[in-house]
Amino acid sequence: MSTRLSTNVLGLLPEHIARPSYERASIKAGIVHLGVGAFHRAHQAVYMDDLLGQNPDWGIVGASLRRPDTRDALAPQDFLYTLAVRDASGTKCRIVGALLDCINVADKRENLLGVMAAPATRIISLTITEKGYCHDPATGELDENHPDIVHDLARPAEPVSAPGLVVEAIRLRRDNGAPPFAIMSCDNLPANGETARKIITRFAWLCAPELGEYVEKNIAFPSTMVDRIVPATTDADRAEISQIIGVEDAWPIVTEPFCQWVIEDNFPSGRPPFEQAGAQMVADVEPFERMKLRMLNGAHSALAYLGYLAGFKTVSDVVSNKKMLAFLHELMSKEIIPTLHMPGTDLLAYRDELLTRFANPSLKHATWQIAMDGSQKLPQRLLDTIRDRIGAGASYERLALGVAGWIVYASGTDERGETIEISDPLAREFERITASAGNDAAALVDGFLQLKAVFGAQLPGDRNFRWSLEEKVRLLRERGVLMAIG
Ligand code: CS2
Repeated sequence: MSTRLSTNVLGLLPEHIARPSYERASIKAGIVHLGVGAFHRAHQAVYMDDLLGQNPDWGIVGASLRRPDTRDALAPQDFLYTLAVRDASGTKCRIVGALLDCINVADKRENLLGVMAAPATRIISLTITEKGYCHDPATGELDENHPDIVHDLARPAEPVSAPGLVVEAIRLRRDNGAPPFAIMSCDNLPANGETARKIITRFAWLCAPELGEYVEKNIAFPSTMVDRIVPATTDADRAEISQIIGVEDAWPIVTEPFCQWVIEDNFPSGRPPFEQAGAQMVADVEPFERMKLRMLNGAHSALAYLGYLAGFKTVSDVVSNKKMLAFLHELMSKEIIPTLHMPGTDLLAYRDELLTRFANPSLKHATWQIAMDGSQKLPQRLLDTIRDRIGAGASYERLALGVAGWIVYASGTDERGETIEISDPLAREFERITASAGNDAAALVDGFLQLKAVFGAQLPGDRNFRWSLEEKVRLLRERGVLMAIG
């Protein structure tokens, strides 16, 4: 198939494929999004796509901080792409037009800073993943020794990190007399607005105290809870989608029907009417974030490590195993739900809905994908919950098994003795710890517990926790996951 998706061919697509109802040429950029990966394009961009017909000021300019592949694939398509929603009933495709441009920072930093500083830009949104915050995951503070931060502090006009880019854009706007923008984090972090605020304010202070003060006084950091499962797109997905839409799309997205966005209503410089596209505007996002991080992401991480070790390649494979399903059900019911306070929300129904979403067999969500960057994810997904359980004098056997699963996974060998390809900013540390511990489970646990950025200062001192991890690492290594879960 040679014809490529683009504005010119939109009229030729089969009628049942939805496409932008608005004139794209008249849309203006009101949002700059850093981290224009699959998740953003399946989530926030779709909400905006629904609004643009009535609100042409809220188009999105996306930026990639690491790789040019999204820009390279989307530029020949006029930044159009297909959203394919899959469930048991089949695949429904729609063309999304909210993304007006995509800038690769390394090639066009000046352009990006220019759009970020333009008065029409009123929101900078972020899906830069946990590690994009250049912070210490256990404390949420800026990691001032992070190589990108060191670089950006030395050369603030040529930033490579998200905090560096945002602060430089704030400086430009202030100097040009443009009104401040809001910074909206859409990453899976607890109190993500507050986390972004701490990091960006600190970075600005380190650049110049008066800039720090300006950020403190003028910039809003609304928190959000975002939810949609978006597996990495495969070549088979690309082929199937191009077949359905009748032209070639090099960069489509595959996702589930479920979609949720809860947003703190804190946009002093104006915002799109998000609620008209189905987002929920609230005064306090924290209870929603906590529920989602602990229930969905906590269960995801536990099932990714344990599932991968046991040889399950996808999330739906994991939950199709009765023992694994029962384990996850109990993990949520007995150890996670009791740490949540959500009056008015039926948490048991939420649990059941999650397990149904996990079981969607048409998604092929790789356990390996979720297992990535565990050092950045574990604190908010499993360890905070364990801390609460310890505080309440309650048991945390299953949560600890998830953490032990991570330790065994991070030590690099699965149950069949196959080497695991670890993708994590601390991968080198894991290798060092594993090499020096050898077969000694206690030494392995001890080595991992010394990772302060993951476990913080207090938790490693809890004897029961340490002992429980040792016991579970031994169990996992000697008897395997399916025996260890009960
Ligand atoms: C997943 C999330 O990859 C992961 O770590 O847990 O991306 C998850 O699919 C989303 O948060 C769902 O909203």
